[in-house]
Amino acid sequence: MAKVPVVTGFRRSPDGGRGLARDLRVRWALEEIGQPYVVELLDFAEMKEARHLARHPFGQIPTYEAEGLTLFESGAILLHLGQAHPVLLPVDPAARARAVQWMFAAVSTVEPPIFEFSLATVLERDTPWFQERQEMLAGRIRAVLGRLSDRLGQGDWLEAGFTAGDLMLVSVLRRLAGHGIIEDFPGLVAYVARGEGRPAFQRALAAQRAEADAAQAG
Ligand code: GTB
Repeated sequence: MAKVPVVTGFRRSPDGGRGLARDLRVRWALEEIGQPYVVELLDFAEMKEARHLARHPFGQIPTYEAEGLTLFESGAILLHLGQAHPVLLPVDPAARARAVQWMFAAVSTVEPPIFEFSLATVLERDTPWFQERQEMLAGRIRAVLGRLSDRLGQGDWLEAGFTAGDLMLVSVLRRLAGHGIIEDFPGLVAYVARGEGRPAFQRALAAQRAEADAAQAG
């Protein structure tokens, strides 16, 4: 019998189980395709040990292992999964290329200023430049969100149907909740809610919450 894929995640995620770390997008994708998986939880020290560095050269999560293949980078993992599963990447070559373009847009255009913003919130709060830098980053985020919102328009998803591009973008946008930025773009708030409302997302988040609760109790 084939072994189920193994995904790595934080043993104690700093977000306390809100699913903001990048393993959730991999779990969500696996739920979308109906592929059972197991999650190996790592603490920060284990992530930098040789065993994990052999899987991930930068000592991070997530990683994915299945059938002799080991991958790191959430985008590469989703691309790999999507190649065999039209629910993530359409079969039509042009539609597939457009879905992949949104995956890249998510990680290389939309995510960087959002990640910087949330990192600064945690690490730079006490610095003299914090306020000024946050405003600058918020401005960059707003500019990207405005364009994204225009493109989404009244649509449910960025292309004809849900793809891994939406999965990646919703995952990236979730991190903005409660910061008073995405709230100015009701179309994007609804887009994120649509993604979060998918049963596959709900299953992935519930599993991660259960792990976080167990880690807190243990
Ligand atoms: N480009 C890689 C990918 O997409 O897979 C980036 C992977 C990455 O940043 N991994 C982070 C990590 O392992 C976890 S997701 N960090 C530990 C380290 O570098 O030592 C980033 C993250 C962490 C925590 C929260 N949070 O608690 O809200 C959100 C996001």
